[in-house]
Amino acid sequence: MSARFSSEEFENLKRLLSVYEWGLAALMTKLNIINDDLRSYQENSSIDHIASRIKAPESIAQKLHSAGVEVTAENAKKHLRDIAGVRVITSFAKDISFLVELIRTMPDVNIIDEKDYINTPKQSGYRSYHMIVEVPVFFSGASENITVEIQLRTSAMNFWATLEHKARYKYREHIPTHLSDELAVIADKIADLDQRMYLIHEIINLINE
Ligand code: 0O2
Repeated sequence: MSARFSSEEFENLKRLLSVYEWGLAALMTKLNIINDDLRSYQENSSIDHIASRIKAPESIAQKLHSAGVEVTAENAKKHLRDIAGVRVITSFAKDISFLVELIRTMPDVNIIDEKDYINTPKQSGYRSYHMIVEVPVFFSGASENITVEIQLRTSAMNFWATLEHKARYKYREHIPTHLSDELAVIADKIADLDQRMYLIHEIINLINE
């Protein structure tokens, strides 16, 4: 089985990715409105920044191939839930639960799945809150639902995940034990740091009041 899209399937994928881009843009508008609104009345917004991406065709093909399914646009839509991805970066872990609640109540955003890797971190030390949501996309003469993976994490968790992801890529998923052990220790320290920074933030807020 090929690990690449045939030229015909690549054309189908291009069309599919346009639909994902439209759906992602609609979701980003909702999240940016929340961010702007929070900034207008919070001294320090719950959201530090928001980023989004559409998965590259090569990564989509690779993921389908690894899953043992044929590399077609139809299978991409059927088997992958992270073709469209959003990352919401906050200052503090407490902001994440607040934002998750807001996302749960968004109209036209259907929650498919949630994974709490903050209360239950992965063995690697990875911490983030994941939501898989479905958003409808209306375009000329048709409508389609697409899924988007929303990852919510603090700046410190993001710093760790970015470095660990780089290590995974560099070592082709087989990070040497001494490095993975060290990363796991640092992940715990980061969680502790996040909490201590939050306490200082709360004390400053109390003084301001
Ligand atoms: P990339 O290159 O970031 O896109 P699924 O991804 O849904 O097929 P699974 O295992 O259910 O499979 O998803 P999971 O565990 O919720 O992870 C999805 C994404 O979370 C990953 O996407 C990563 O972005 C991130 N992630 C999960 N675990 C780790 C980890 O240990 N370290 C880091 N740095 N990131 C992690 P991809 O497709 O694996 O990678």
